Formats: sequence, structure tokens, C-alpha cells
Amino acid sequence: MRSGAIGVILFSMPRKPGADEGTILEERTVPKFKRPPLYKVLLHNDDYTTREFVVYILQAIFDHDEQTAVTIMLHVHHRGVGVAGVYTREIAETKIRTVEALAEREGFPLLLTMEPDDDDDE
Ligand code: TYC
Repeated sequence: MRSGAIGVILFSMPRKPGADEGTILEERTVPKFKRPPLYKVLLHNDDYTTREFVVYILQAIFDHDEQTAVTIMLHVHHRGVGVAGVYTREIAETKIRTVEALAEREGFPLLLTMEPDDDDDE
């Protein structure tokens, strides 16, 4: 269940002479704000991008410490794909574009994709 601010909706009777003004017939709590959906940024393995470059982008772009970056890189190297991070859509898109530009500059074919985070809303 998502946490968030709660708003209250008040319903009142139409005003009639003699009627109780402002009587609350029903009171409901509804979520006031919706969190934006989250997306996983997926890192894909290839045979050409160096391990060092992948560790570097996991630290520089995805804010992991070195030990976590090495763990993610090795996971992708052995399993083929792994999660670099989880973000809102625009931030995920920007990170992918940034890494694509850095990889292209170095001549690496590093591939990143994004997909809706199924664990969102838990
Ligand atoms: N497989 C690459 C190598 O052996 C390393 C690598 C890891 C590449 C993860 C991409 O997303 C990747 N040099």
C-alpha cells in the first residue's frame, strides 16, 4: 500500500429552510497525491564494452559505490542482463541517453533498456 497525504471529501445536503446546514452525510478519505510510476533501467551484456567502463558508469551515472557497481557488472556479465537502477520515466530516459552518449564516445556498443517496475506499489 502506498503511503501519501490524505484528503477528506465532505458532502452536504442542499440548503433548505429549516434543514441542518452543512450536515456531513458521508466522509471519505482519498489519496491526495499519486506517485509517478517507476521504471527499471536494465543493463545488457556484450562482448566488447570493458568491465572498467561498466563499473565507471554504474558509479558515475547510477550513483552506486564501487563494490555494488562491481557486483552489478559481474551479474550482467554472467547472466546477460541486470538492473542498474529504478527511476521515474524521465530520469530513467535521461540516464539511458547519457550512458549511450558516453559509450558511443568510447566506441562501446553498451545497451540499456527500461521497463515498468513490477515491484512498484508494494
Ligand atoms: N562482458 C563484458 C566483458 O567481458 C563486460 C560487460 C559487463 C559488458 C556488463 C557489458 O553491461 C555489461 N568485457
